[in-house]
Amino acid sequence: QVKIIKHCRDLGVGPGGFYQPGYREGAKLSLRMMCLGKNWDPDSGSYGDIRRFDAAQPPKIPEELTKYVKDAIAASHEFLKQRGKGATNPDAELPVMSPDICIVNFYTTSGKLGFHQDNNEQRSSLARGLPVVSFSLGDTAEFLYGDVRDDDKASKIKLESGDVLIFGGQSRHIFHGVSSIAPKSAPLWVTDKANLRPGRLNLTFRQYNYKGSVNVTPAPFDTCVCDNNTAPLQHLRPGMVLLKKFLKANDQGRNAINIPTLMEICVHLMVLNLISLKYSRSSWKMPLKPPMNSWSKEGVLPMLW
Ligand SMILES: O=C(O)CCC(=O)C(=O)O
Ligand SMILES: [Mn+2]
Repeated sequence: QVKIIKHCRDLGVGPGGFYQPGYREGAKLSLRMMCLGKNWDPDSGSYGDIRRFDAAQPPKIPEELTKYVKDAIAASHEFLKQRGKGATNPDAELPVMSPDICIVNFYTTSGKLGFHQDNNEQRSSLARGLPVVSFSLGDTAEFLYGDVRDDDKASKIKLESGDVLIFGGQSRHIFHGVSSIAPKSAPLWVTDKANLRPGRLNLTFRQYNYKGSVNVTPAPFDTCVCDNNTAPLQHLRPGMVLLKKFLKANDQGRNAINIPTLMEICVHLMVLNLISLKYSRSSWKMPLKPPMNSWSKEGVLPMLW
């Protein structure tokens, strides 16, 4: 998660980085957005190679992120195979995709996203049911989804930091949106170690171009038996899988606070002793410089507003 946040921060302050999207009539979306691969224009609801208002070209999706997306799809396939006792072909329910576009949204704690369908990708990609793979980081979101454009009838799930939600196949056209963000719900290490400002970062990966065959046999709708919702992997409905905390905290493990060894503490004390000896002998005062550490708010994502 720390690495993903860093990628977003680095790209987000560069050309084609975060901005606050709005509509022609002046209404603004209550989130900050950055597109990778291709630019998605909320006003026209279409993808293009450059961003209209500043002619910026969207950055490419970092390879490391593409790998995480593929890992998440592979984990879902393994899960679908096991729950179908090997008899089902998971690719028919949730086709494999290789992301070439990604929309990165940053929600402040008052951010929301209205109920909508993701249907601006190429027709062949939609017809094949290539999934949307969504990464959540930071504060928890209440995510709504359903078959009809009525959020009162929607199902609700919580998307926490590290969760991956995948919806493809028969669920590719679900209506969905974010109704609220729970303030201060991000794990402490996300705000401290990754320096994410309060809010939620969401990345939705998709495959815009698809040249293969679209003739797939969809999995029958009524075979879905939803798993109890504390499981790490949950089958929410055909074509929709939630992988709880799939994105690990960082490479070193969840609470990677470096605990110094006794030897390191001794060396540190010796150095401090030598320094104080040096300064006590001369008329110089020890320079008082604030340490550069993660508390400095430099590099807090995003920095543009
Ligand atoms: O933030 C989310 O979880 C959903 C984002 C989304 O639906 C979108 O970008 O199209
Ligand atoms: Mn969407």
